[in-house]
Amino acid sequence: MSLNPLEILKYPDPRLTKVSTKVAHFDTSLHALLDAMIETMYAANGIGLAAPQVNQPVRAFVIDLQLDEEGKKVYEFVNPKLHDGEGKVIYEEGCLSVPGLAEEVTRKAVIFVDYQDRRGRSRTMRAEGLLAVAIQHENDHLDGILFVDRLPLIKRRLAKRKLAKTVTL
Ligand code: QAP
Ligand code: CO
Repeated sequence: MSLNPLEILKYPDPRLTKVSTKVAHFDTSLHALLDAMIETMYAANGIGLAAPQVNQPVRAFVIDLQLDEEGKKVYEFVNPKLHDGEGKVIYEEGCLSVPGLAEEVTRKAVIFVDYQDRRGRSRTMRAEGLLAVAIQHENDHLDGILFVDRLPLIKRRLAKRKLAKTVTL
């Protein structure tokens, strides 16, 4: 199945700074949105995409770490709630909404996620490694937060200056 990829909002679009609302209806329009997000993520060679990045301000995101081309494993999270586990991890992050920038971000190494699947069924997951990083990155989008906002002040100012030069306002 192949759908037309959706347009991905790019920094500094103010719509990327809004807090998204909970998904209330687990209907065919939610399924169509999730399917289109997955296609859009693959078309853009991303490993994660949140609904507000495609101008749908609802609390849902998709992740496919693509560790193995054959065994494509796509995760869908609706109405996620994160709980901290233990540890810190530093990973060089990028974002489809902030193309061309990659910076090291410090995150929780282990997290627990309560969420719903596309049918509205409640689930819980323990995540570590790259998956834990990706979940925290995507969950931030639902609260209008970009990875640049997670950088220490000096690195953040440098990154924003770099972006201001490369981005057409
Ligand atoms: C979020 O990021 C993420 O600058 C997903 O030119 C990041 O898919 C999760 C991308 C780090 C876990 C760790 C970025 C593609 C994709 C770019 C992405 C680019 C092309 C970023
Ligand atoms: Co992102």
